[in-house]
Amino acid sequence: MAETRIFERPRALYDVATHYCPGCMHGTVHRIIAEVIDELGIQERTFGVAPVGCSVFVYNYIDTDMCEAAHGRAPAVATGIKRVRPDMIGFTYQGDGDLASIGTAEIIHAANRGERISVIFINNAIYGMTGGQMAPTTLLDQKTTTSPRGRDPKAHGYPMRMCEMLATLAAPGYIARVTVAEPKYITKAKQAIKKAFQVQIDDRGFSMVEVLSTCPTNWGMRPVDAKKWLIENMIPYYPLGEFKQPEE
Ligand SMILES: Cc1ncc(C[n+]2csc(CCOP(=O)(O)OP(=O)(O)O)c2C)c(N)n1
Ligand code: SF4
Repeated sequence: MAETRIFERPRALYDVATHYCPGCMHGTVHRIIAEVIDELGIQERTFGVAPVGCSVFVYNYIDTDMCEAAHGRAPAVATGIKRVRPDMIGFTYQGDGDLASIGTAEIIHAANRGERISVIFINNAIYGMTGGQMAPTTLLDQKTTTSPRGRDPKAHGYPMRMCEMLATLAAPGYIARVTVAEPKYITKAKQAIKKAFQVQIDDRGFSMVEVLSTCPTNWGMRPVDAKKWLIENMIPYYPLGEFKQPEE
């Protein structure tokens, strides 16, 4: 008998519309996380920590235990929960303003301690929620509301490559960068996110997956142009790939 395949909503994703702008990739990443949770069969023992930023409401979309952390402190909050409940699988969901600016110390030290948590890091090169200010990840010459003439390295420093920085540390088990800009990239993104959770399930240390993402609203672009801009401008500066693998 022919097999019938049905495209279903993941169990771990609530049946609600998201508040994200058209063309924003937060929703795609939420879906991937929910699919991975389903496939690993860990919904009942997973907790997530939400950030500040547009994805502050991720707890309305992913159906696991969820907690909200103050600005940039998601890795610290996840550390606390995981240490008292090491049987649970914990993830943080953080934007680049949250993770690479406000919470720089938290992410570096959580990674350096090898905390058994998985970090999903959305890099859209800008602060989304608060009106498109320059983030540590904003590209050189990129115009934002706080760098209207473009990011100038003399005044603002260079865009920070978080994966490469954290991969220099001894403790992390898995560090990767992906994007969800096109279907061919989504398959790899899902594999990486699944691997990050698996590393934690196997107790092999801290894991992080950075996802190159769009913010059409604050980039001032239509969704299709934003996707093209990401592929043409972000991937060359932020190469995709795996920067740290668990030791054999
Ligand atoms: C210490 C502190 N600084 C600034 C803010 C304001 N704030 C809230 S959300 C946010 C932007 C977060 O941007 P990002 O993490 O890149 O997420 P996005 O909205 O792009 O998804 C900022 C600056 C704050 N709440 N606390
Ligand atoms: S402002 Fe940007 S990051 Fe926020 S929901 Fe809209 S497109 Fe997404």
